[in-house]
Amino acid sequence: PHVTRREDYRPPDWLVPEIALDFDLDPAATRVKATLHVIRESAHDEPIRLDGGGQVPITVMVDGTPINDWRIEDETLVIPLSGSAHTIETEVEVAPERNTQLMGLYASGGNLCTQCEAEGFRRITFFPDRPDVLSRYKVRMTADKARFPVLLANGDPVDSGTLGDGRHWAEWHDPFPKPCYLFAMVAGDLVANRATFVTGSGREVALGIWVRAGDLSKTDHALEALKTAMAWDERVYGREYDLDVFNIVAVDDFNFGAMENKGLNIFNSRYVLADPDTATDYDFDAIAAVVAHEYFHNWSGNRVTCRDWFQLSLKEGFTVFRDQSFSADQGSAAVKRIEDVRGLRAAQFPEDAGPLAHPIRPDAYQEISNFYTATIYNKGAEVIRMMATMLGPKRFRAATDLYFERFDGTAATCEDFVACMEEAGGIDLGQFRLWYSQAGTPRVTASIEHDAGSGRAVLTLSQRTLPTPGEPDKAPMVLPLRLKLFGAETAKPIGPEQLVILTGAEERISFETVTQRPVLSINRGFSAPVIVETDRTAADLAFLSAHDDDPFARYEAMQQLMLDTLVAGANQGRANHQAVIDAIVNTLDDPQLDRAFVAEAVLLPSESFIGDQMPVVDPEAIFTAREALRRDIGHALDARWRAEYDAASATRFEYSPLAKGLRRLRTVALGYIAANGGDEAAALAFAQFEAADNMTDRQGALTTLVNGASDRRIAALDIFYNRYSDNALVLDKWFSTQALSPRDDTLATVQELAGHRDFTLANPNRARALVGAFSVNQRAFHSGNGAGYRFVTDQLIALDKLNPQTAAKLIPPLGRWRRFDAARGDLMRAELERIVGTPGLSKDMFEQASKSLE
Ligand code: HT7
Ligand code: ZN
Repeated sequence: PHVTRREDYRPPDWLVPEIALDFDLDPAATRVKATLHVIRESAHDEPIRLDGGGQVPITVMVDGTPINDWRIEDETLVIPLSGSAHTIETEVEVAPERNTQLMGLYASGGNLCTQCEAEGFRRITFFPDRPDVLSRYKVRMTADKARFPVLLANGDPVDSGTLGDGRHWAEWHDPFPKPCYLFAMVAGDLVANRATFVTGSGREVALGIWVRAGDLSKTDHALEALKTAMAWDERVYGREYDLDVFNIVAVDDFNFGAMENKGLNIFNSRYVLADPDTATDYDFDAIAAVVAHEYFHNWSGNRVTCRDWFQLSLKEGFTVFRDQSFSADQGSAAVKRIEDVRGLRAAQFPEDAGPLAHPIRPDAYQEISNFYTATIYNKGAEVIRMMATMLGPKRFRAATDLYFERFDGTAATCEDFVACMEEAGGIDLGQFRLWYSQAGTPRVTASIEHDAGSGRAVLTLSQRTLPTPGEPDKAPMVLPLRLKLFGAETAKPIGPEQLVILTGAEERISFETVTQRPVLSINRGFSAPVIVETDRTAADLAFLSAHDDDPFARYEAMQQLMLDTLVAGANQGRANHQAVIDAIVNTLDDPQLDRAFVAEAVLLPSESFIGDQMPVVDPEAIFTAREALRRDIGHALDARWRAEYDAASATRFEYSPLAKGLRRLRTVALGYIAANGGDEAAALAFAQFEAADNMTDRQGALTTLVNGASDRRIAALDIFYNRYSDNALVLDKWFSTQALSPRDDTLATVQELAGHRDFTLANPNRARALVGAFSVNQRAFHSGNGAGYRFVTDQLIALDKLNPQTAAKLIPPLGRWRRFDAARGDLMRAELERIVGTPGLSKDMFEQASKSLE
């Protein structure tokens, strides 16, 4: 397989400052004429190489004259050129309706749309498909007016008209030079929810959220989020929007969440459409976060773009950090931080500990789509966050201002970003740069020794990072650790919080006049993305869970207490649950805590996170230990859960942080009531299911039923299906709720669902809802006979033929084979080998599966 390496980067031989595109649109056969103004960059005699996606040019012209001395090499159109500037014209034909990969120009729900990042533009026309070639685009689209009444592209609309034959046309110009991965156009039967945003400097921007007519009522939340994000970016980063128009289009078939094309964002409809009846609070929050994320890319990604795809985290890590900060400002910052860390631990930590580990700036790839990972995005965001923590808010803002100013209109590197942080921050980030080149999650050990006589406490901190593929030896990293000591007797802080920057393999820090036993609160706010190991006792953790004044640290202490209990239970078959139960009571009783935080704090760690703490993952033992603890918590605190449940029962739906927190706690309480068992609990869940006036409560109740033994789950599933059978996004929930159930019969259910009339691998959301959800179901996927692995592999091999990108993203659960017992490991490896041996396998799948076997 061909490997692209970071060290091989060379600036482009030819630039394309201007491009005009002319689309004659038809789902079966679209003609694309491209006119490129190209200029030779520096003295060389190389031909121009235009990437293609398997098409053959119908015509090739240079400076207005048809030529024949072009050739195709590995899908690349090679044209010899003699001068320093030329005009190249090509014409190709593509078939959007046959494009199942959903890259390039494709059809979704009868409309036509594009997806070009990372390398989809070459599937539309011949072009140097690399992010450091920036061009001004003029786009003309012609299409049947009845079928495609709306024609949108990047930039601003400049002209439109009607033709005699039932067709019409529109022209859009984008004044900002951009890489081709930001190109977009849409032709469809769509309506818009419109608004105006006035920027800080007084410019009016016309906003539009474009959807099918029937979905218009579900677009207010996205539109509000967009306006809030635009104002936030002006206030917090000083970034104004720069075009007269900003459009978002929702499509049902999409490989990812959304795409930040300049002035024309294209979204997976799940991140646009919401109303209380069909979307959960989680969906509402995710929509606001993704709308903000894509909008923020207008500066961090579009105005300043990436030199090459190895720099992907330059735009993605920074933009995730920006969207996380935005969301934190909209509600409870503590709960947002907990959710983000939980997500990092669920997706990125396992990636960093497995066969696909890579640094946030990788050195090599076979298929770039495989590198849109939790490491690039979420660990990338943590790396930015650490710099922000070390610089403090003022200097961080000065550094981002410098970055945007210095690199506006260019294709930059991660190094450029770090250099701005150094320059404006006045700090040396030499060693810190290791975060860009070294993979793996550092492990920090912290222990404290206290001498009551002298009042001296000595904290010993050490770090090590385990080897990752290709990187056997790891150097110590720069770890900014926010920490504080609490007095075990007074439950009060001993001194202020400190930011300790650990740089060596081991360091000692002394504290004087410590007159009572200190309890260590460390990595507060999760200031560094590390695993912390301490010798704190269960009593210390319970103490911190009750008294720490950093909400994240408080949550963390509770999680650690639960984890220790669950790992003991999984290893020994039994564990003492009392400390956890007492800590939960303390948390429930604390009037200072908001209910959203309480809901997070009393929730048990996931099965997979428990497994991550064990040398060999035993899914059955973990499930049994977790269920036992859940049952005991439910039983011991039954009256409490019922009281919380009743107190949290709202009369009417409201989308506010307070109401969301209450709904969240109510669902958690229902889970514990059900864990205590009994048909009466199922009746309560069923009553909630039927009475709910919003999807959060309805799906919460459905999940409780579907995870349980009561036959009421069958009735609930039928009611849910019939009520929402024409709503694809809600049907996805119907599939995934069943695929995630820990019941014994889940595999059989999922196999049956794969044959359901509403199941299709052609729609990525649906494929992920069934196959993706099942593959993270620890109990069912890892059932000892390997049937879960076989089912997923069969589906992935079939999916690869339609949509390799989506298929390849679902490989990682199989790649975790080293973490399991030999029998399971062999079964998982056998399935990976079956994938690698499949004739006609995509390079996406080959890279993921073969690396997973190494
Ligand atoms: N920048 C966008 C990435 C993206 C993408 C990547 C591969 C294949 C399809 C894709 N669609 C969107 C999304 C983002 O991070 O904002
Ligand atoms: Zn992004």
